[in-house]
Amino acid sequence: TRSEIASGAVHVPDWLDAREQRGLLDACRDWARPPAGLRTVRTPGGGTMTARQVCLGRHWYPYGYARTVVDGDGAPVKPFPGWFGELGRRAVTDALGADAARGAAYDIALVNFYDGDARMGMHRDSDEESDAPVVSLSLGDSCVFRFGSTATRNRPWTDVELRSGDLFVFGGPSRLAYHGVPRVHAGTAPPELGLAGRLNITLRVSGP
Ligand code: MD5
Ligand code: FE
Repeated sequence: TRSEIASGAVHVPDWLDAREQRGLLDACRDWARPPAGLRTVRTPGGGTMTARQVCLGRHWYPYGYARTVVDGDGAPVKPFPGWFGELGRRAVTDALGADAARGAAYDIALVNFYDGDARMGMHRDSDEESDAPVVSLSLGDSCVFRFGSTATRNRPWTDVELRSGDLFVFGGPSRLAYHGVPRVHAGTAPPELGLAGRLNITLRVSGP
């Protein structure tokens, strides 16, 4: 049940089973703790992101990567665990094939927490120097994920529903496409997971 939304953009619903979702959620709750824990991201224009974030491996701030929480408590960023890199390569292999996973040495995770009112505007992820695919894992409430083009943040776009346990991989020509999260469906998380809200993990490769 793998569906290609655009060239290199592959959705694999239900990729994580209930036990794996539980384990990942527990790990995210750990990473959310200070120091270098969950924070509100402020943009240079004076805006505030509604999804709160914690980073592993490298700290993302608008718009670059650092080794410490330069826009927060200043603490060293939490390490990126080796098992997470293995999970990323397995995800790319399942979505795009073994060739796409070769050489993809994941070293960054961004974890975004969305409550029912949180959104993410249309943007491109262009702060990484590697063209390795981005791996996206969703937990908790479902959402509308909006996948656009590389040319414009406006239409045309394709709306895809992402649910708890889903995998999405963005590689090749889709790596720099505009995308966003216009809506979270509050209260739709699997009850046994015990998460109010949505959590999205992206795995990335920092350097060439
Ligand atoms: C989310 N996160 O659901 C999304 C999933 C972010 C972010 O957008 O920047 O943290 S990852 C979506 C993504 C990443 C790289 C490329 C593309 C989509 N794409 O080409 O559409 O919280
Ligand atoms: Fe993004």
